[in-house]
Amino acid sequence: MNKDLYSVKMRASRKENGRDQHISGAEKIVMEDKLDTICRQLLERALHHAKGRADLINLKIEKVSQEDVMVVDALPVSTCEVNTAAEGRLKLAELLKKSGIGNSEQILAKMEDTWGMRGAILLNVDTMERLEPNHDRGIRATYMDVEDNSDDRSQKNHFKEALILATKVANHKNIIGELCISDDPDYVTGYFASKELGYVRITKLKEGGCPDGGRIFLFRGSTEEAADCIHFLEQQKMLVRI
Ligand code: PML
Repeated sequence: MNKDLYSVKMRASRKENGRDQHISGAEKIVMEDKLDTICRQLLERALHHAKGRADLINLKIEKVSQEDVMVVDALPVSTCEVNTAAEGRLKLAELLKKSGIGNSEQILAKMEDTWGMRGAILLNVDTMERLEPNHDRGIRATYMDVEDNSDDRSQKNHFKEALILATKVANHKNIIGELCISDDPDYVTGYFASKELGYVRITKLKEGGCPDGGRIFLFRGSTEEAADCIHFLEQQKMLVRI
């Protein structure tokens, strides 16, 4: 049987006032026999998105060697119910402290710098230095998917996709946490994730209708370790057992 795997990445955007406006993006790692179905599902997702009609849809398909793929268990999930975004933010600060990060207010303030970025900020939590080579783009954690990918992918599943991404990110030894607020105006649940504390969903981190969202990967280590971390986040192929 042919065991070839393929990475499939979809990105849909529209030009608005001369600028590329992101509409939808997704990525999968699938066996060759699923390629056709997945591509159709991702195309469907790109064409029918709440953010409007795309005028550029990019589907990138790359062969991936089985030996290059790490398989890991998903982070354990817990949920923290809060009533307001302010309460959610306090919870985030508490989780940062639990993870041995003292300057939580300074770090939370950095979330605003992620608004509108395609990728995440990679932040040295001790020096507050941003480690991405390109600050406009940030770091994109890519090449990951769920191990059993038999479900329908035509609709975005915020939780599942975020858990897969967070699991990949938390598996680098120098990442001590991740903060995420969705940029979907209708999705107010965000999370803190780390190898130590697991994936902690926080049910409200912003007001409904607000398009601001982004991610910060919290890094502790040396310059050489930062280069290795960026390579891991952007290049390591990973399947996550959920
Ligand atoms: C995103 O929009 O990509 C971020 C999704 C955060 C998901 C939080 C959750 O439901 O656990």
